[in-house]
Amino acid sequence: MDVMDSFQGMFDKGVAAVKGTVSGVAVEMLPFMQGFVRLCTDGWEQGWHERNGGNLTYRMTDEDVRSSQSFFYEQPSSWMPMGVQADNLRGAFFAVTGAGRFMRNVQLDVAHNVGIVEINGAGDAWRIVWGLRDGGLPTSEFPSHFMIHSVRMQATGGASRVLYHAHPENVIALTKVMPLSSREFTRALWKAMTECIIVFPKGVGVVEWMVPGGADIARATSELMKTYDACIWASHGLFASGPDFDMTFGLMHTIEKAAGIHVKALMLNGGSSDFPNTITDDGLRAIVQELNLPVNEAFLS
Ligand code: 2HA
Ligand code: ZN
Repeated sequence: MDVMDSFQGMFDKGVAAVKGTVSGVAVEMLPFMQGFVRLCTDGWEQGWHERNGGNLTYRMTDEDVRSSQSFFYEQPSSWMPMGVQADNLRGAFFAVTGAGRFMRNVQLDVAHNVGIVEINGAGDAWRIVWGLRDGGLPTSEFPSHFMIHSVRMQATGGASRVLYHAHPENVIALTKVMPLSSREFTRALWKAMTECIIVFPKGVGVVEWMVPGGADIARATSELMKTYDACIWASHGLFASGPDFDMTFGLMHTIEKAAGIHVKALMLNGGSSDFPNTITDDGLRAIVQELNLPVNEAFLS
């Protein structure tokens, strides 16, 4: 064996070793799953996820699928019909939290609490290809997530990937006392804190109380989310969408913080929303003009 042959042999062994390490990387270590898990932990720490409350889904990129598919089950689950259908999600892959699984536990055992599901070619059924170990199923709100992904994908030219549902207490409390109107809620939140109109210039939608988990609430929410990137569910919680985990968590966080400020201001003001000081509509318009925001004009007076 000459020197070049032995060098080639060492090189091949090196390549094999590197490949070995790469294929030894688990789904849990991939960047998209680390972002997913971090959001679950952050939401738990905010107090938005009592027991199994809330859920998260992420529409994977082709690169995410490529990097994780060597870990997919040789035998995926059977196809499960969803009762809803979307053409633009045929063949998509989603990372999803599990039905009945706790956000608090996601960081401790990702493969038990989170899964990857594949959508069939007709765009109306899923099957589990990774995770949700020990008989898990995708979140009970998967029909809503699925429909909202479809409309947000359309509304954002494919940029929207993350959908996050949580039970933040100030948002829920306000739905007890305020008119269940997208305009009323949006105006109260915009005026609670200066950044709000910058973070959600289209406003937030409000869905009246409905039975969770089904196709009806999925349709009502997805209809509103053609316009809004977040939607309040009366006496239940909040849905937020975004292009990545930071933007989506940030939207949830901003809306709940503004709701908390509005609650405190109402209490300090004896329950009246006629505050001595607040941001005027002219003030809101000035921000819109200064930053050239795509504002929902119908919500300004
Ligand atoms: O995942 O939050 O709306 C539990 C829920 C249902
Ligand atoms: Zn919920």
